[in-house]
Amino acid sequence: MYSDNGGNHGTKLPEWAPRDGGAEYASRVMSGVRSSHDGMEAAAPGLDKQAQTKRRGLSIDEYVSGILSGDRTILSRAITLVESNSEAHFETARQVVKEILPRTGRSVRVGITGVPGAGKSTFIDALGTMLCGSGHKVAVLAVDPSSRVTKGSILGDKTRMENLSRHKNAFIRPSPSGGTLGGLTRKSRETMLLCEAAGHDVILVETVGVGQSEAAVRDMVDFFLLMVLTGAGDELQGIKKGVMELADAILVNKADGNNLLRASTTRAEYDRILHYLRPATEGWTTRAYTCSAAEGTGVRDIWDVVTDFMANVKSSGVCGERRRQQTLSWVYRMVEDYLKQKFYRSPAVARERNHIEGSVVSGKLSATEAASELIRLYEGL
Ligand SMILES: Nc1nc2c(ncn2[C@@H]2O[C@H](COP(=O)(O)OP(=O)(O)O)[C@@H](O)[C@H]2O)c(=O)[nH]1
Ligand SMILES: [Mg+2]
Repeated sequence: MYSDNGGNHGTKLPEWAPRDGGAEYASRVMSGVRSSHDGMEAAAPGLDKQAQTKRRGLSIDEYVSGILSGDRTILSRAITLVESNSEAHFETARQVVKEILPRTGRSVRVGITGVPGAGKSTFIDALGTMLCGSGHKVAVLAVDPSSRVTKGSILGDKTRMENLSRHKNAFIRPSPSGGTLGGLTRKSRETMLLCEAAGHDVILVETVGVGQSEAAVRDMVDFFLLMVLTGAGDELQGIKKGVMELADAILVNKADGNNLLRASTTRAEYDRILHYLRPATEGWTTRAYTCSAAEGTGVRDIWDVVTDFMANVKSSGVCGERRRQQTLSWVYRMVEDYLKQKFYRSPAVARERNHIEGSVVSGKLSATEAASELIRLYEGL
């Protein structure tokens, strides 16, 4: 089916890679921090000997063969490796991802966004359980830039996905913590590839509608689903048009009980608005649907929409082209992240920044002059 050459894994980490873990590109090369994740070589002291042995570092071959054979423990450990901010893990992670790359790309990648409480996790639980039941292997990932602050969503997701988490065909991975959105999406992208190599043929990525996370997730999936709640007029306007334009389907959830009628009114209203928007995917008409994630109604219908969509975009070549573009934009995003950090960390820039900003704010320097001056400082001219 589709190959995903997954970005720039074949390139050695450049010597100049920044070392500050707070920033996105560097999130994997930060020095001086030992991972406290499970499964890593840097096991916490105090573990008994057996656990220590169990947690010894795996070789690249062990990682690769473990992942390819669908070993969940090894898959988890490989993801931990990819998520690690420790420089010591970077080279192994890079090698592992490079090795598994030819076995990736054979999945349906679905992103699900919506405000907290819309019912995304409940929906994923229902959809995932249905798919696992019919023989699919489902991986659920989360991209949640807010989870570091609230720490709530991980717990929430685990309890919401109770059925799915018990299924042998399911693999659920909460949002990696720490780092910026760029760091999170890089980790999630690589995690997605690892899951595909482990045989997961459906990848569901849950994200909350904060910041730019929707756009970032749109950029790693084939099908993007916007989950909304019932509500007329004002609430509807609250949904950013920009987000609706990213969606391949809008799903009005909680169409149950005495909310049924309102749900279908809301659905019609979304359909009306969609009519005036640019569709997210060439050759595909985005429509609104209703479902009840809690009761399971409409869940199969949405999967039929996804299946239809995939058939459509595969035969038209839109899917392959989108994936190629996604891979390329991933490459350049990493380059941009790097350049941005290099600029802000430049000692000359850091030294003069406050002064230059002051001059702009007080009107002594135009914005253009200030930008030129900062670039001149950065370039050491
Ligand atoms: N009535 C009803 N409640 C739902 C439905 N789906 C989710 N909920 C409830 O809405 C709340 C938020 O659900 P959750 O899946 O955690 O939302 P998320 O934040 O979007 O992941 C929970 O209390 C769910 O039980 C539904 O289809 N119908
Ligand atoms: Mg959730």
